[in-house]
Amino acid sequence: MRFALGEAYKAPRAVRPNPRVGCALETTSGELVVGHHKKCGEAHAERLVLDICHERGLETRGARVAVTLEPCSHHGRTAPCADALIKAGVAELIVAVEDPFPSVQGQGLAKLRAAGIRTTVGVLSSKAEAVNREWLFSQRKRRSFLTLKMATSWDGGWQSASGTSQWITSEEARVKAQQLRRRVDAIVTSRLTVSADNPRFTARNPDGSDSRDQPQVFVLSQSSEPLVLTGLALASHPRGAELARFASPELFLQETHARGLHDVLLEAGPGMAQAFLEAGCVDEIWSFVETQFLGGGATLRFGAPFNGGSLPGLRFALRDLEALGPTSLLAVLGPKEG
Ligand code: AOF
Ligand code: ZN
Repeated sequence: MRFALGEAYKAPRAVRPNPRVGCALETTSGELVVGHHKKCGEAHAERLVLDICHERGLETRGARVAVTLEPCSHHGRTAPCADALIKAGVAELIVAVEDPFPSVQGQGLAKLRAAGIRTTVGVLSSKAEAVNREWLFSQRKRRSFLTLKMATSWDGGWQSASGTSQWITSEEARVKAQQLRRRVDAIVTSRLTVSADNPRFTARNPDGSDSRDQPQVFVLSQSSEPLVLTGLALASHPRGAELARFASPELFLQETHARGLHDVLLEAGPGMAQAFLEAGCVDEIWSFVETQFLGGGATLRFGAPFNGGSLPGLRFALRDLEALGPTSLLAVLGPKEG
């Protein structure tokens, strides 16, 4: 499983919207063959490893196989891996995490067991969960994983969407924030943020160049008035920006999930952040704090609860804390367990 996990980490972004999966096979004579899923639509990890064995003339009968995700049982873009493993005559299968994808969900394992293959599930599962954290979350909850990014002054004022922002986040904080943009599949924002802050919403590399993969941008709005981007930086976003009618955070994230955008970043002002928090739709918070003071006049805070929602019931815990140069702090928060 350690070899399989090492492979899963190598899986490139091109596998999206699929998960990152690695596989390791040990033949009865002790040869080890490893591989990972490389691109959506192409061979799954198990298929790839079996193909390598075939090419090298290695005997797969009686082999032990470890996979970081339950082998699939469905005919998707490719044929079922469970069938391929059965046909190859493997003797034992070790799986880290069960596949929550609706067309699989335990059926791959059931097929393999019915064929008399010894199966073990849950080996190094927390590591395998981490490799596909947002994908697994999205499959299980039927809505995308949402990360809220916020940037505030030391006295708690918001940096964005006010139009009165008199301070600038440090270079170190901006470089760090790009790491998040490079990670996600989509960025969601508001009309107010677009007009007040004129953000580019591109994912950039540390040298400032545009990253090869760009997030999809959604501008949430309660009105269906067309989005006018003339003269704004967003007009030249490589993937364009799409207007999304805002019914509720939950419905929006169900929609992005359905479109295969499993990892979504919210970059807007306190109003939109509050709506997502109250709906219980914030799964991680990246909170940048600058060692500057805005003072009362410029300070934006959360308002009264929306739609009877409540903030005091929400509890987050610190997951990570990082000093970024002499003037910025990044706190990463996740839901508090228990
Ligand atoms: C595996 N091994 O390496 C991967 C699996 O339509 P497809 O063929 O692209 O299949 C997509 C689904 O297959 C995906 O949502 C997930 O449930 C599973 N991915 N399964 O046995 C793999 N990548
Ligand atoms: Zn498969």
